[in-house]
Amino acid sequence: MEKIVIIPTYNEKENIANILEAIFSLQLGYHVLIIDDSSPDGTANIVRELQQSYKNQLFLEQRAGKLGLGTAYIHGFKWSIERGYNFIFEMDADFSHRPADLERLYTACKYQGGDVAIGSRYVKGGQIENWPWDRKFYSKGGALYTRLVTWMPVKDPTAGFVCYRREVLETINLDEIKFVGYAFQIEMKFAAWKLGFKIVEVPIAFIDRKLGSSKMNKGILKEGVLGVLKIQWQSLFKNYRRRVKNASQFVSPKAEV
Ligand SMILES: Nc1nc2c(ncn2[C@@H]2O[C@H](COP(=O)(O)OP(=O)(O)OP(=O)(O)O)[C@@H](O)[C@H]2O)c(=O)[nH]1
Ligand SMILES: [Mg+2]
Repeated sequence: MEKIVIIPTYNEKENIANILEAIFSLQLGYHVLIIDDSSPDGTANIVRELQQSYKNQLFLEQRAGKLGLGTAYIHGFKWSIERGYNFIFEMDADFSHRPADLERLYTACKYQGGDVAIGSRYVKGGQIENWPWDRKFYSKGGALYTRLVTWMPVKDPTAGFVCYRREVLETINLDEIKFVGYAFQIEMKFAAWKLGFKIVEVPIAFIDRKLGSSKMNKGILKEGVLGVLKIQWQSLFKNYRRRVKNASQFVSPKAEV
């Protein structure tokens, strides 16, 4: 199976049917996995109903309570790897990421040599629509701060619109990924980069959510600030070794060049 989009949801009843409709109407063979944390607004019930119309294309995993975005994705990554998907996407439910851009990320991985393709707001051609200045300021500041601390050459490290080649998610030790918010997004990209995978940034227009409410909070911001330091600190003691396809041996990324 080729491509699956993982969408974590918490109280997205205003968006969920529309976003699914928008992805499936592309008719480009995308499957979708919703990871819902028992949203009190009944998001999962809407998904279950839509599963009748989108048999074998729409999947739902429901968890007991709000366990955070990071663990939702880890759950979805493992689920997708087990079922043999080749390209595994992260996407929000709130239309901040345009469904039509999925294929641009896919192309960057499938045909243009990317192992990870990021839908990026901060490369040439990227933009943000309808965010207040303070939100832009913190986001851009966070990107700069991440770059200063980690030296990772990624302009939009907190981006949540991403396509991974399966091999990347098979190689990263997913059980070691511990963060839940923006730090989770940074940690995933950092791990891929350290393992020697090629990360490409595709410019996108990021659009502020029009419906439903934000789940961003101070805790997530704090985790981001401290998390970046922790990610960098821990990396000093790690020996990143990339697994060679179809082989039991390990090589360091540098040795491959
Ligand atoms: N399963 C699950 N999904 C979550 C959780 N927190 C957020 N989400 C979902 O993750 C996606 C991103 O969350 P958002 O609230 O849009 O976060 P954001 O984009 O930083 O903030 P806004 O766009 O301002 O709302 C959305 O689809 C949310 O429904 C969680 O704890 N569990
Ligand atoms: Mg959002």
